[in-house]
Amino acid sequence: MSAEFVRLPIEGMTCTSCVSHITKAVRKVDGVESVKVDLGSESAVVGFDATVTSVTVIAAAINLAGYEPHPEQAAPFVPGPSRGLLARLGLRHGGDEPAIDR
Ligand SMILES: [Cu+2]
Repeated sequence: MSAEFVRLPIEGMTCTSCVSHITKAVRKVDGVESVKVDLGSESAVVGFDATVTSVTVIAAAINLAGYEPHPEQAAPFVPGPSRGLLARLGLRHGGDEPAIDR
C-alpha cells in the first residue's frame, strides 16, 4: 500500500457548500484516494498515492477552487485504530472517545 494520509489546514471555508467545493476539487487530483473535509476544524484529511501526487499539488487544486490551504502546516495523519499514535501526534478521531495513553 502506498497511500499516505495528511491533515491539511484550509482557510476560507464558511459553510457546507465550501466543503463540497473543496471535496470535488481534491477528488479530481490524480492520485488522490480519499478526502474528508471538515468545516469545524478547517482542515481536510487527504489520502493519496505519494508516487503520483503530493501535498503541493493537492494544495494547488484547493487554491484554484478559491480557498487558502496551508501545505506548510500539513501533518501526517494515521487513519484507523492506531490510537496511541494518534494521541502522540495530538490528533483525535471525530466521534471516538479520546485516546488515553497510559
Ligand atoms: Cu460556503
